[in-house]
Amino acid sequence: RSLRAAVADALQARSVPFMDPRVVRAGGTPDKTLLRSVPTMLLYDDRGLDIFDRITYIDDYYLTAAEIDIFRRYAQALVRDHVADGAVLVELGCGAMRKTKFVLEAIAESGKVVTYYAVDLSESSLRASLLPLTKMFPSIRFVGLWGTYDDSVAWIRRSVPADTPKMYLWLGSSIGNLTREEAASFLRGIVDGAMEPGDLFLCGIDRRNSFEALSLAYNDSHGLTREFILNGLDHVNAVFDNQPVFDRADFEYVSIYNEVDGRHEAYYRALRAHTVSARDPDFSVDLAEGELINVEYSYKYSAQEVATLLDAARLHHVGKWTDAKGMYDLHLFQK
Ligand code: AVJ
Repeated sequence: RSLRAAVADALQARSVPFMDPRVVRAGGTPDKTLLRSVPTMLLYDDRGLDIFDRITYIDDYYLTAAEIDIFRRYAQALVRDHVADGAVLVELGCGAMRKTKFVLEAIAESGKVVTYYAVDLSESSLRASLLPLTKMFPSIRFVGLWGTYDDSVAWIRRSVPADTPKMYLWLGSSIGNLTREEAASFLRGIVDGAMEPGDLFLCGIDRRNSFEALSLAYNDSHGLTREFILNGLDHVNAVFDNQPVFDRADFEYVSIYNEVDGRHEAYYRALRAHTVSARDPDFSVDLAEGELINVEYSYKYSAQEVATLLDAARLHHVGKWTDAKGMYDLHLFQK
């Protein structure tokens, strides 16, 4: 499988530049090193999706509550002003759709005819989330698209007539898992390939909040984030038919908010020097005691960084809604 190859490549390569932001924060000059990594996607097996869903309910992980707060207050105005009758809505990575409900409610009340496409990697969560919604909102047409963002965007391009008004939704700060460059080219790909002038893109983006707030959001007091990240090691083992590759007892979760680059960084830290290996594809990697393996970045955006993103993606800023605490924004972009 290609995921196996991706894991093998990322583990063998030392391609992630690292200067410890904790040392910078303490006033020192950190060494430059290159780290191994594993693909972020590994966090999202069924168990990972389930743990993440639980994370979205805890106070320390303020992002979801902030986004829900925004939808509670502004979904009606958003639908009134920006969702056309006959429009198609495409939600990328819809997950449990807790916040989508507020938009759907506003659409149902408005009497507008809308088709809602829900894109997700998990077929079971797609079915489980869509079924109650079809009952709750009989006037809305629901279509589940099971697959990757790229597959779904290609499908939309082929299947939705160009003159149908479209609004993409990419919520929950999912954009944060892409580098700033990747985010810009992902958006640009949709703009060029699957949007017409006037089409909209609604995007939930987390801010560069305080070190304290972000450190807690990614190292919550319930230990759920730790479990979410460490589950990635079990997923690697599953991907390699439980050879196994990693022993969870040999690693701990390291959470670092990097204020310089405006991103949270998630790592596995090897608790002792040891070798991890697998077959098909074959690899053997010597890990040093204390060695960090990167698994996730969660990028945060300043207003300037949002503007730079839009320039690169060839989108215009047409709206912004903020939660009551001023920590998180829902942005509306237009082609
Ligand atoms: C689902 C990508 C938005 O980066 O905040 C939560 C995933 N990682 N806690 C994020 C995550 C650690 C989350 N996103």
